[in-house]
Amino acid sequence: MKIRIILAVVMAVAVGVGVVSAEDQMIIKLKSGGVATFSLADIDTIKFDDDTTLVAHYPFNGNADDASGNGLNGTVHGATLTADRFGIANRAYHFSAQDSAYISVEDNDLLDVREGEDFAISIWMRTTVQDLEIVAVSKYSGGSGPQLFVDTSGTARIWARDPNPRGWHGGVDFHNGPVNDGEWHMLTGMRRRSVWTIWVDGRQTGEIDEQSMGSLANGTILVFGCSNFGNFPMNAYWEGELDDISIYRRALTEAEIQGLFNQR
Ligand SMILES: [Ca+2]
Ligand SMILES: [Ca+2]
Repeated sequence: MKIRIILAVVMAVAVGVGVVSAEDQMIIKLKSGGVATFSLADIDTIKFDDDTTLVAHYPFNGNADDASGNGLNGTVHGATLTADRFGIANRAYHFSAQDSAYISVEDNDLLDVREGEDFAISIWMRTTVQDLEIVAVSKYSGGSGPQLFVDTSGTARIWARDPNPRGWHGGVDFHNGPVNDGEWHMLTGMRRRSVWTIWVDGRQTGEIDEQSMGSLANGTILVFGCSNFGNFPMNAYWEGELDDISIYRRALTEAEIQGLFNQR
């Protein structure tokens, strides 16, 4: 549940007067009648987020928790914290194929893209893998679901499959150059009505307009760093780093993608 912070002005005033002691508190009165109390000394940042279409967000800053407010926290399987694209320690995850490393999130209705719905997935990634398909984000069950990955030529792609009779969608895979060059890149893949696009570092590099898409809903887990194809063992393990994974139940605008790209 997202808490609407209505008394943050109390916080601003408290901070504005200078010294924050361990006893200073922020008190939030909820519409439900409840009260939530926080020690100001424990608060790092306060963010007002009315974008309920951001269904899951993984900043990977010290853990794999979901920062969207929806509680879709990740479970880490062998991935290790490492420096992010700014060189700050413990703010991204390293995945080793040798360790079969991945992060999983339990299935949730919020992650199910229904018939006709748009969606977007944005990530930061780094890899030097050659000649192998490696998967960054997958909710593919073997029968349905989306997947964002880097193919054997080092090209970023997004596709999804819905159950018969329609089958495969997207697969946008052209003109985006290899992203397996050992540099950090931001990949954004999305569907807006029947148009699929993929973006590298905030620039659209692929587009395909195709048939309407059925429901991608399934009961499988969401995984980062591999594909599960609905079965264990996992495969197509990521080798390298992943960070700042955001999943939206709508398409993003170019300005929003630029905003993500320039976010620190
Ligand atoms: Ca991070
Ligand atoms: Ca589901």
